[in-house]
Amino acid sequence: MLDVGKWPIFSLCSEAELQLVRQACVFGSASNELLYTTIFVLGTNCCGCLGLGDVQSTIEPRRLDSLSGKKIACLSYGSGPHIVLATTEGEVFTWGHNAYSQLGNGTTNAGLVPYHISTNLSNKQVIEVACGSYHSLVLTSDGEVFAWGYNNSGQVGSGSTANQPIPRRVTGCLQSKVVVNIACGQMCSMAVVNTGEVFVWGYNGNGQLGLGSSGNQPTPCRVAALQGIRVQRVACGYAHTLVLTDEGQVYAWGANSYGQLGTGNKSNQSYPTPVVVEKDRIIEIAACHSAHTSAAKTQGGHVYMWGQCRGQSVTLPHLTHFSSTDDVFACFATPAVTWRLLSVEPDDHLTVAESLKREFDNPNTADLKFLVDGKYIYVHKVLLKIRCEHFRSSLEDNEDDIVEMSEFSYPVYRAFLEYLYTDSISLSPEEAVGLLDLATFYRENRLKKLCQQTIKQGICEENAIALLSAAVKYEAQDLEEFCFRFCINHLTVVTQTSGFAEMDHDLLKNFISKASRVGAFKN
Ligand SMILES: *[C@@H]1O[C@H](CO)[C@@H](O)[C@H](O)[C@H]1NC(C)=O
Ligand SMILES: *[C@@H]1O[C@H](CO)[C@@H](O)[C@H](O)[C@H]1NC(C)=O
Ligand SMILES: *[C@@H]1O[C@H](CO)[C@@H](O)[C@H](O)[C@H]1NC(C)=O
Ligand SMILES: *[C@@H]1O[C@H](CO)[C@@H](O)[C@H](O)[C@H]1NC(C)=O
Ligand SMILES: CC(=O)N[C@H]1CO[C@H](CO)[C@@H](O)[C@@H]1O
Repeated sequence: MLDVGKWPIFSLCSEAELQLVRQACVFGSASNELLYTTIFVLGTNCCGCLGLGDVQSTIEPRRLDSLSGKKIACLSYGSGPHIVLATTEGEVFTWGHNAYSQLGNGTTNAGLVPYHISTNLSNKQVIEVACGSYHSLVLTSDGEVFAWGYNNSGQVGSGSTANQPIPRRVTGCLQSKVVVNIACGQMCSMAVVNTGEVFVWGYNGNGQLGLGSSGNQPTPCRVAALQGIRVQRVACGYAHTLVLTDEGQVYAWGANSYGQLGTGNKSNQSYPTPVVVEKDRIIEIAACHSAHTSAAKTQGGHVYMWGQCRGQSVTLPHLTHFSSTDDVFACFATPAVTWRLLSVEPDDHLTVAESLKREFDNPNTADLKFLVDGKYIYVHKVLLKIRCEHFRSSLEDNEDDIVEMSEFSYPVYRAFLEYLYTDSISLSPEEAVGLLDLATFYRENRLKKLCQQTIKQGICEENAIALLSAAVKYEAQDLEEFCFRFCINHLTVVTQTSGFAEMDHDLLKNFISKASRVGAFKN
């Protein structure tokens, strides 16, 4: 399962829906998107950026049928917003904002549904996509870069400032190079080639091209200051740039108003400047064209962030408690976005918790069975000993592989054993009373709490007295108080139930005196 809990938009989805999420992307100030094997989208539908054929926003996931059956390899988004997506087959689809032709279909009409780009890309397999605010860049499997969209600063690399309505290959000094990685800042573009050189073009007002100047570049230029340094990856923030070298070092340049260069001050830098993170090698850099935030992950798994952090400026790399750079953009960037398409690992690996859950009541691996009400429940001695004090002693010298139980009913005992494997219970409030009894007996305090929770959530006029009696019997004071309050608030109906008529004498006396003390019988 993909852990998307840190992005607020996903609180609109049910647990069951979240279980299905395999890939996700969150973008825009309020608009958002999530993607499953079947694609679902939700959020603000500005410019049709949800691709549904209308501009209706939604707080419930809606199915994006027009891409059904397609597997997504990568995806990027602009500020309009517009979306550029490549499938695992290398096809490119675009939709959303199109005022600058950033959808690459020759028009400037907003794209309400995904448009399959074929012009100039029909025989190409696209393996990477990147969006600036209003332009688009793709990388093909043979190392060619194509660009289209907004051109005001030369960001499509065409040598002119005319908007580029369809994909055009970026040539000039990239003509004979093999590009291996691309990125876009707000209005600039970058490409890393297989020799480790970095080529840049577009807007340069804050020095984000790293050329030592602030003049825009209409065609690709090599970052000469990186002479002798082999770059592997490039990442662009709104107006700053990060690169990662083949030796695990990071260089940054461009705008620095929020400390996003990690240099310890806020001076913009138009030349590559080393970022000192820690002795450990950096293996991943992260930035997003909608944010002034930077992040990096070390080989040891430490995640650092610097730059804009929830409105504050962090001018030096700061060690976070995260294990992924994605979390930096979920928690610190404003708004919370994803800097890349999130994907679950494509293997069927189970976590420890998932594996244990699967083994509960599995006769093939069990070494102990309980016989309750004539039915077997299969368990593992070692797990029971690890999870429950009672079993630690009772199973100590136990050589048997069968234990008969008569103190508790089958559903109650089964729920107890299952709890030891899963940490959770699913029972009716009446059954939870039985489990509460068991939990008290075995001194399982956490289980006791879970039972009380289930009971509170299942209380009604019909069962209120029974639940109250149970609370008294098992000395669950908090629960007793809760049931008592419920009875008082529903006194007329509760006193007419069969539960009330059959109430134990002492309990009734107690109930009446307590009820009169709180003034339940006035007028
Ligand atoms: C381009 O996309 C727009 C918006 O979806 C659409 O109206 C138009 O027909 C498309 N143009 C082409 C040439 O497909
Ligand atoms: C792309 O398409 C246009 C128009 O059809 C054409 O002029 C151009 O040469 C094509 N090729 C590239 C690589 O841009
Ligand atoms: C640095 O860049 C920012 C834009 O992000 C700009 O507002 C600021 O004026 C620049 N600072 C200097 C000293 O040029
Ligand atoms: C800011 O830091 C950079 C990199 O360490 C340094 O070159 C520059 O002189 C500093 N600027 C100021 C104003 O301290
Ligand atoms: C900002 C800018 O220079 N826009 C130009 C982009 O190209 C179109 C022509 O396609 C011009 O009309 C715009 O002025």
